[in-house]
This record gives sequence, C-alpha cells and structure tokens, in this order.
Amino acid sequence: MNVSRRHWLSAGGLLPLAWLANRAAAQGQPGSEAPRAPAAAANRHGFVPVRTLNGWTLPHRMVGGVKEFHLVAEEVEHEFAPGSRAKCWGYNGTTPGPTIEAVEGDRVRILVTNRLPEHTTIHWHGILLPSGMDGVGGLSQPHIRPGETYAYEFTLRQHGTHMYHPHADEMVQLAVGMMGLFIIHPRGGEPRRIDRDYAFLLHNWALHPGTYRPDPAIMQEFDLWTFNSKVFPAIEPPVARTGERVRIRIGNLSMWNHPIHLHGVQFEVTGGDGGRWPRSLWRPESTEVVAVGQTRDFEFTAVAGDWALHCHMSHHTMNAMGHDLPNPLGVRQGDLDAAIRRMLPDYMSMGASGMAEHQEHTAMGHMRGPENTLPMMMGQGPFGALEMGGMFTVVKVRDDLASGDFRDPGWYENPRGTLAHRVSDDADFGAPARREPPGRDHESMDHGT
Ligand SMILES: [Cu+2]
Repeated sequence: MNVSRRHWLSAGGLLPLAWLANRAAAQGQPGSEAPRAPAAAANRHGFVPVRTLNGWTLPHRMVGGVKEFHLVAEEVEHEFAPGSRAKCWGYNGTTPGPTIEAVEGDRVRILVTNRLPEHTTIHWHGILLPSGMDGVGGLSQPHIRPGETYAYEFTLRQHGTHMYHPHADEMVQLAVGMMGLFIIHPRGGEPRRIDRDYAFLLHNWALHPGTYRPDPAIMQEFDLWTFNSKVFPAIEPPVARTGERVRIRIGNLSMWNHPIHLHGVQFEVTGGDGGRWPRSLWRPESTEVVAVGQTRDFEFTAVAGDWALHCHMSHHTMNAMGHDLPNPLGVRQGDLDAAIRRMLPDYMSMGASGMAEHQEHTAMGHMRGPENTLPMMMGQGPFGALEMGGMFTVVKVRDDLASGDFRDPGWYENPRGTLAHRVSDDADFGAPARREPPGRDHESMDHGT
C-alpha cells in the first residue's frame, strides 16, 4: 500500500510536498506513532477532528481562500485482518478513502484523479450543491476517464455526516471498496460539546475462499462484513474516558441494512444523512438500523467498561462461512467421521452440539481453512474466545484515560463484586421453574433427523 502510494507521489507529483508531512501528522493506522491533537480540544479550524477507525483524514491546502483536496481513485492492496488480503479499489491508497473534513461555510475544491482501468465519477452523498457538481456520470457530468483529473467545487451550506462514492459502474466500484466519509462541522461549534468523534462506514465483500478479488456479482451472500473495510479483531476499538461525550458516526454503503447495537449505554440518535436533527427529534436507543445509503450519529456519555459495538444480524458478526450446508445440530454422527476420514483424511464434522467448537479447532490449527480465508469466528478476550468476526468491535471506556489518548487500554478490570461468576457446576443445581412441552416424546425428538 505504502509502496504504491510513494510510487505515484514520485511519479505524478500531483500533491504538494507538504502532503507527506501532513500525512505523518494526520491520523495514521493503529500502532503508528503519529502525534495527535488532544481529543477534547478543538483544533485550529475550530472543531474536534473526527477519528476514522483504522483510517485517516485527507489533508488539504488553501488556494485563494478555497480548501483544496485531492482524491486519487486507484487500485489498492487491502488487508481485512491478518490472513485475508485483496486487491480492492479505493482512494489515495486505502479503502475506505480518506475522510474529508471541512466546516460549514467553507468553499471546497476537490480534485479527482482517475488511476483506475475504467472511468469513474464521485457523487457527494447528502451534500447540497449545484446539479453539475453532483457527480452522476452521464447525467451531471461526463465520466472521468482513466488518466484524467476533474475538479469539483462548491460551498458547504450544511453540516453533518456525509459520504462520497462513485456514481459510475457503481455495482463494481462500490463492491470493490470505493467509498469515503465527508464530515462537515457546524460553523458556530457544536451545540453540545463532543470529546471524541468516531466515524466508520459499513460494507460487505464477496471475497470467495482462496481468491483475492471481491466479486461484484454477489447480491446477498457476502463473506466479509466490515467497519471501514476491516473485520473483527482487526477493527480499532473506540476508546473514551468515563464521562466524556462520545459521538460515533456510521454510514452504510453496503448491500444490507445493519441494526447497529451498542452495549452499556442508551445512546441518542442525533443525526442522519440529512444532517444534525433538531434536539426534539433525538431519541434514546440501544440499537439503530443504519439503512443502505444512510448515515446515523450516535451520541452518549461514556460509562466505564468494555462494551460490544456490533451489527445485530448474527451472520454479520461472522467471517467467511458456508450457507448451504445440511443442519448438523443435534445429529449424532457416531462412527461416520472415521469412515469419511478413510477417504478424506482432513475431514472433521462439526456442529452437532453447536458451532462454538469451530474457533477452538481453527485457533489450535486442527482445521485448515482455504487460502486467504479467515476463520468464521475469531478473537480472544480476557475470559476466552470471543467467537466473533465481521462487524464487531469493543468500545473501551476507562476512568484514567488521558485526553487525546487513543491507544488500546487492554481489557477492563471489573471492580470487585461486579463480575458474573460460577456458583455451581451441577446441571441439577437449584430448583428453577421449568415447563415441559405438552404431549411430546422428548426421546424421539432427540433422535430426530
Ligand atoms: Cu449487519
């Protein structure tokens, strides 16, 4: 990724030299040592910068009072998590492309260079602008052919969480990762102070086992479900200090609606793709559907703990898996495994008592998956396997986190007396009320198909 970016920088020289220095100071990948502004302090532009999970913000330069950005549409080498890479398309070396941040009232010029093998355009999703800047190829403008650079220029007359994506061969270009966030901060500052502002895009990918190119023809049965093109456990955990006001901005450019659920708090939904809602429309939720083409802003006051943040469609918190298998649940397979292993030495049946054993087998190396394919379930927590993948991460809130510290603080230490604990290992423990289904012979159900 870095090699190709350096390559076009030296070859094209399209961006100012300052770009490299800005890039180092801009938000880096997790683990990078780039200096960061304190979270709660507004920057010199008057806003608390958004932190794009696993991503970065596009630097700009001022040209005659206009904020000028430069996007380059190009093929990128992407890693969903260690063990799964793909050739995707994106912007400036990454998918999603870098986040564009500006302030209501700004005049912006966005140069778009096409280094793809086919034409493209960019649509500024949810942004109010002249019709000819709307980026629908063939309708609002000619397509941007390979090698060409187009300029979009408009004045921002709103604020909120918006997106950008191609409006040319969308089926392919979206399916392989072309998307980005466009955040516009309110001119007069936030009506309510925001200490940490996170943002990510939801997406889905058909990266068939053993392959390296996402398949744009797939409509429903995807292999990878991502926050900012990453799957758990590679998704950066959003962190906060207890009591801080946190906003999580979520946009959806996938093929499915996603009910995004956050544990530990009732967040308020404070905005959508139409911008920030009037206060009277804010509502407390624990799950909010972020539909295809929508954005939603979640805001909450941080409460200490490790809190899951995930899509509530349970297949969307899994990595690659088969969907057309016979149901093994409750099937007694007896000597069948041994018999099949005489023909297929690596054969292993699973699922008779549930699928939790899957992560055990893959983690211990008993079961090898196809090349370039992540196990369905991954991730280790302080108490064992998390059995998750895809659209899952952990919001980590700590009492002692320094302002502006975005590092992963490790696992939460539960205060004494606040951790679920074992009181018996006898299945007949206690005298719980239980109901027997009427008129059913349990033995025969047990031996069912
Ligand atoms: Cu989902």
